[in-house]
Amino acid sequence: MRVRLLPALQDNYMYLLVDEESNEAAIVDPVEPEKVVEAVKQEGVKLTSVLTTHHHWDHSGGNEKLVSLQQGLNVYGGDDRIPALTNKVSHDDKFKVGSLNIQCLFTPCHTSGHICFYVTGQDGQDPAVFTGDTLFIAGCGKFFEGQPDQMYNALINVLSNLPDETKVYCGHEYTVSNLRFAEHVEPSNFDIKEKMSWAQVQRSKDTPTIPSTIGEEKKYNPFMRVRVKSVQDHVGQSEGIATMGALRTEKDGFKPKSAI
Ligand code: GBP
Ligand code: ZN
Repeated sequence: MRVRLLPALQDNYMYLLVDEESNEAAIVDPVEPEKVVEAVKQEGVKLTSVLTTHHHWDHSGGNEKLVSLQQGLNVYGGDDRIPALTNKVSHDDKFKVGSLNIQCLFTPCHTSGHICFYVTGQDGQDPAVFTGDTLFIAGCGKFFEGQPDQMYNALINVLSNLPDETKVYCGHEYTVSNLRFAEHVEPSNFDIKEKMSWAQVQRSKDTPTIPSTIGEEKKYNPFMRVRVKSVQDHVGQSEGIATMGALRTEKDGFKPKSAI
């Protein structure tokens, strides 16, 4: 399995996922179709599938153009509002791209039809998850169409149970601003400081901070840590779902102190 990151718009990522055995490929959230077609040519692969995490235009807004540029694509997603959708999927649906196994994880909350795509090679090798705007590095998506119990289910019951070595490929480059909030929530958490130093160096070189892993996220992402006492104490709650709701409300209004 090979994953090529394709930056798009201001801070979005598209991902070209290649099965090295068959040379078949899928594209995740192709908002800039011309860049996708160019990358497909460069890589010399056969694009067969579009994986759409959710209907927001900065993820699904390139679908119509891409299917017009390249006929015969399967367009997967979990929401009728996704343009050019051909295969509506729901939780635990499975399909293949070449020899790669794709499993659909229904994770509503950011939007009511959000899907994360869990991908493995033969015998479960090289696990990766494409999380759209549900899980970001050190953060999560805003709750536009859902409630705290749904994000709790997505992050704690679904994504946290993937193998720790699963690589996380998310929809936006928000790592540094997410880590600022994480530091505010858990000032004594050394994993947050360490990730921040690394992320700032990456960004200063204009290098992506993606991917991380599920195991790493459990160490520094406050939204993955709503069962941990230090995170609960910060918001004055003693239970995971209430902590999820309180953290999201706090982050929605969070303005980090200026560095000056
Ligand atoms: C930042 O730069 O760090 N806080 C962001 C600001 C996802 S994009 C931008 C923002 O609000 N981003 C959204 C989000 O969920 N952020 C998580 C967070 O701030 O903690 N979007 O483009 C957003 O989903 C969109 C598109 C939204 C169509 C609504 C519609 Br309708
Ligand atoms: Zn979104």
